[in-house]
Amino acid sequence: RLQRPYKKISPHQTPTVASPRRYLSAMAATKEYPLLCLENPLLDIQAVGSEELLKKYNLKANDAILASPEHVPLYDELLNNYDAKLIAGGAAQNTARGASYVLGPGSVVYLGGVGDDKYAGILRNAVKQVGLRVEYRVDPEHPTGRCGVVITGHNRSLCTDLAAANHYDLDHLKSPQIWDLVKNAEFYYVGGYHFTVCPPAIQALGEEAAANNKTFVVNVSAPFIAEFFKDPLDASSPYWDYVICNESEAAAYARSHALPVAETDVPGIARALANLPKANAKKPRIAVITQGTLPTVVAVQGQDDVTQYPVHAIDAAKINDTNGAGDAFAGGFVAGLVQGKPLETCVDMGQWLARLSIQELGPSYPFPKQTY
Ligand code: 26A
Repeated sequence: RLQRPYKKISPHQTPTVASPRRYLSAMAATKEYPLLCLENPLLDIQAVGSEELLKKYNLKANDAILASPEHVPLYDELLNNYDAKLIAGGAAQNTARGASYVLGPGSVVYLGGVGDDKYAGILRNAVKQVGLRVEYRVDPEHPTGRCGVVITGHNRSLCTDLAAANHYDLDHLKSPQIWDLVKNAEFYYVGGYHFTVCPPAIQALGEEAAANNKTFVVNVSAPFIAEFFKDPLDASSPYWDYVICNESEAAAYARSHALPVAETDVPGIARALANLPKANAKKPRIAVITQGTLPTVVAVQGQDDVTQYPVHAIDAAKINDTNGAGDAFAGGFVAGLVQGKPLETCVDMGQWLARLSIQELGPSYPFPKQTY
């Protein structure tokens, strides 16, 4: 699977800089809300399902899709027949909560669209716990979006009805109060699922980052984004300072872009992503590909060597569910970027937060709070 020699680093490197908490007090004193995240706030309706349920709704065991009319009854079925739990979700909102868990209150602001309803209230409550500031576009006509999460073993099938989240618009981003937050932030994180909603908002953040040498991070988020939302994804790629995805999204990207590497050649795909044309030439692009319990692969633009960072495995018995593991990885990783940590520490922080999250129910983080 690996076609070139790759550098290995030791599995666990102890951070040599001040602890996140000490750093944060210094950071918070100088600047509030350095990190701004954008995507689709959703309420997860999560239950342990069955093969039968997956089959009934034409769902794959491990996938993420947009709901079509045939999926509408799924949400009530999960609530009524499968003892579903309501959990704050939305991939980048999970990431924003994770980054805020690490960085503390006053560090992260999140944008997206919700309805004027009790589901939005659940989301507002959940983000308070980690000190995440949300600036939602509240839609008077559409309800808060929902994601049906069907757990079977270590797999999760996600089926999303975006509703109000689908009505996020550039007007909200460009409104004076929100645009002030954009101007103030130094790091932008966009969840790939937003390519289905408002590409102009993503472009606006990318342009702002490139013009001011800020940091723009995009997560591909799902294979269908790389395949069916290729055009808006590609329009944003010159702005990517960091691109994060998992191995199945990397394979989908390789396929839809006819990359001259095998779909299973994760280091080759990482190298291709890192070396796409870039708008801001002041810093090289970095591509980060997670692969579950296999090593995290990192490529840097202009460097032939690709680095692999082994994952610190945990006892399978400790895993609650893996829903949101990738979002948590991104949260820890981006928190490390905001703290100015070296790349290997950022990867380690991502793996650390993912490890904490998979021990919780859904895309959640443990309390009392743990520190990296
Ligand atoms: C547009 N789609 C399909 C989505 C999502 C989504 N977040 C935003 N947009 N589909 C699933 N999710 C979220 O992914 C998390 C797990 O990684 C779910 O809400 C879940 O919390």
